[in-house]
Amino acid sequence: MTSVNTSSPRSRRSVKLLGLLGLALISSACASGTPLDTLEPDGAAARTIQDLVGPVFLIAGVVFVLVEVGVVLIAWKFRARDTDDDDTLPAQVHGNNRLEIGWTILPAVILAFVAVFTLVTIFELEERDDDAIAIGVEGQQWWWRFTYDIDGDGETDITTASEMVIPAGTQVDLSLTSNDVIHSFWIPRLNGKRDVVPGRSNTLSLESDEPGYFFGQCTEFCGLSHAEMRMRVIALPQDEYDAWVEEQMTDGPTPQTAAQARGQEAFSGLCASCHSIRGLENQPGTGENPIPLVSGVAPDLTHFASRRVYAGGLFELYDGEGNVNRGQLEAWLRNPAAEKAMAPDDERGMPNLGLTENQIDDLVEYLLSTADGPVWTGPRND
Ligand code: HEC
Ligand SMILES: [Cu+2]
Repeated sequence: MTSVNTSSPRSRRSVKLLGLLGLALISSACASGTPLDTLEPDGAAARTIQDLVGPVFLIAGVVFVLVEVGVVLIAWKFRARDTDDDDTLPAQVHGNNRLEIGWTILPAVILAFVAVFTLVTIFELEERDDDAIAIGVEGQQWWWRFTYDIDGDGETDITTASEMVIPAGTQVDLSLTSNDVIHSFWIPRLNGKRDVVPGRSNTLSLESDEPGYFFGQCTEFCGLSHAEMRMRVIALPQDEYDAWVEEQMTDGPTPQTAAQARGQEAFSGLCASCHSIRGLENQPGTGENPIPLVSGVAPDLTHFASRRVYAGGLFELYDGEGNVNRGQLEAWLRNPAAEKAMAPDDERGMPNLGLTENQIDDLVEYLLSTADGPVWTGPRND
């Protein structure tokens, strides 16, 4: 038998490393104000989950401590004391029937107990309010599209990207699908995850107690830019939500300046084959997409400037004071693949269209005229 010499410099270093690793783990668990924290629910569904997680974690914790303490105590009590003699085996005993039956039945009882509450929670999460608002969610590489049928005639009235606007205190009923590969939709503070699968329609409900800005992230690896596929939920007071709906139902902008007019013309020729701006007559441009998109869709830009983020929530269109981050938007139009991990000409994401600086200036002027500013100007965390 070899004994571990804990005083050698090498093993002392590993002990220190292990200690540091443990410390890092523990301190990272203490972070506060984290936008993706599932343990700080802000809506009915998330709270229902939290009410299950708490007690189950407690039970698991008690079992963990009892088992670990038992293992350590027993190992200590029955350790080999006579270390000189390696050949003698300890007295061999057969198990203990009563104990063995006990520790088979007890876990089964605990699990059955937990299962009852888990099932109740699952059914509770499937409950839908009659006055819930329906919103369509489509995942694609690498951004989210949200569609609203406001008048209930089966046709989409509003289309947004990256930001889903909802009224606070009202349940929204999502029906989720994908246009390419499997993604997963997750707004941790409002509900659990739901996979988003091509050719299938899954459902999920969200409700936020208060107005607020909630972060989310695609949680199913979906290709190169998976980490840059984010989404936000903006919960507005009912009257602001109604105003938002009214604004979003209107057509895109009418150019007010010469630059905006040039931008609109460039848009019709170069961009309208992928992006739509409602009310804009698609003037004959190239006629076909320079690159036919795998997903078949690109973000609707009718009211692009009313969004705080774009390109899958990767970039902020406005800074904290409400000023436009113009340089970033220009960089995006100049060469999208340099800004977001995308393989050029991959039929996914936005292609590099080789725009001139003048075209970029005009297009930015036009895009910024699609709204007076962002919908949400309040704080972004709790
Ligand atoms: C081949 C199709 C295609 C063409 C043509 C195209 N785009 Fe895009 N565009 C996309 C896709 C796809 C995205 C989403 C990329 C992402 O988020 O990963 C996008 C994203 C954008 C965004 C961010 C929108 C948001 O809300 O996330 C803007 C702005 C934009 N494009 C402007 C333009 C302009 C201006 C043109 C014309 C000069 C143009 N695009 C041409 C496919 C296209
Ligand atoms: Cu994804």
